[in-house]
Amino acid sequence: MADLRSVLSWYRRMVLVRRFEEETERAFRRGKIGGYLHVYSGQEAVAAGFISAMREDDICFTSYRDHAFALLRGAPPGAVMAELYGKATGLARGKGGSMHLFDVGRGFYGGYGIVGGHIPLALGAAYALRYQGSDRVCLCFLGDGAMNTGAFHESLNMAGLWGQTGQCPLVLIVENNGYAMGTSVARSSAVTDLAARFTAYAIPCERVDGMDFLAVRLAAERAIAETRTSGRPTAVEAITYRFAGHGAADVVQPYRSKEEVDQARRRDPIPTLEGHLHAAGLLDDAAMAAIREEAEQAVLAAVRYAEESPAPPPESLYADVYADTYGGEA
Ligand SMILES: Cc1ncc(C[n+]2csc(CCOP(=O)(O)OP(=O)(O)O)c2C)c(N)n1
Ligand SMILES: [Mg+2]
Repeated sequence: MADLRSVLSWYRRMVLVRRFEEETERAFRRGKIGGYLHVYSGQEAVAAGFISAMREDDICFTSYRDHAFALLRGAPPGAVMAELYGKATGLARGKGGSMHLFDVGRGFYGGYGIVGGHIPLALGAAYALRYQGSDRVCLCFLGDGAMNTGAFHESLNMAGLWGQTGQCPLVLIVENNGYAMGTSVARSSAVTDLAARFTAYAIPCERVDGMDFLAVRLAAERAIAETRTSGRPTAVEAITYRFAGHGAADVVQPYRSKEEVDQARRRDPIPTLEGHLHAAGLLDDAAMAAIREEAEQAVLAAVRYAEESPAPPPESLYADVYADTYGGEA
């Protein structure tokens, strides 16, 4: 485990992600962000724990709840916010929006709106990394709901199979936040022990408290090291919770009680990590206030950048729609 001093910088990034998400919700309500918006508040320790354990040249995929992933891989907050605003300076030149962030240069391969649709892509990418002779690994984050798609089962079968010959450096991270939109795991899964489902494909899976950065970080180190060395897939089920609605339109939430949300908030990953750092003498109230202020300023600057950036020009409408690598007139 990296020393706690380096953990402090991940705490700082988690505070930034939380503040960023609050601002995106506000901008959505003000009509500044169109399309759809799914925020990550409550789940920060999962992405931060794993991304902090990744190597610079490793890669990762996730679904549509993706802002944190781009930010934690180091994308500038202004470019992420500009993408949500649909501006030409955005990470995907304003054409992807909230669900389709993408930053290949930083090893972030998206951002996908089709539930489970990214799992076969991550599988293929993992295979390619080993096929090209590298020891890089591919991380694939997915929701509990995505485990009920055909794409999940077909991909996992191939992952288990290719892993037998060390050709599948894929780490699967299930972010079990208890719900797929308004449907609980218990109402949608015949087997609610999600970690156990990986055994059907000969993939070891451990369960971890996804609200505790340090616990996630240790599980991430173990899984990544094992997969990097063996070329076999591993999986981690992180038990987590989303504090906000499923998406920005999920205002009334009849599928869960206020008491349940309040109880989960008592396990908020940010104060939990503050507690660890406090106990180690690495964080006091003044440092915490300074970190919050730094996040505040970074987010306000990101909003200004997004507001002031131009929209993509109309003539770029068909650019990047088709690949022109075939030499044809796209
Ligand atoms: C193939 C497909 N079916 C349905 C949807 C609609 N949909 C969007 S998000 C979602 C729930 C997914 O839940 P989960 O995988 O647990 O991720 P979470 O939102 O909890 O992060 C559904 C059903 C979709 N986007 N794609
Ligand atoms: Mg879920």
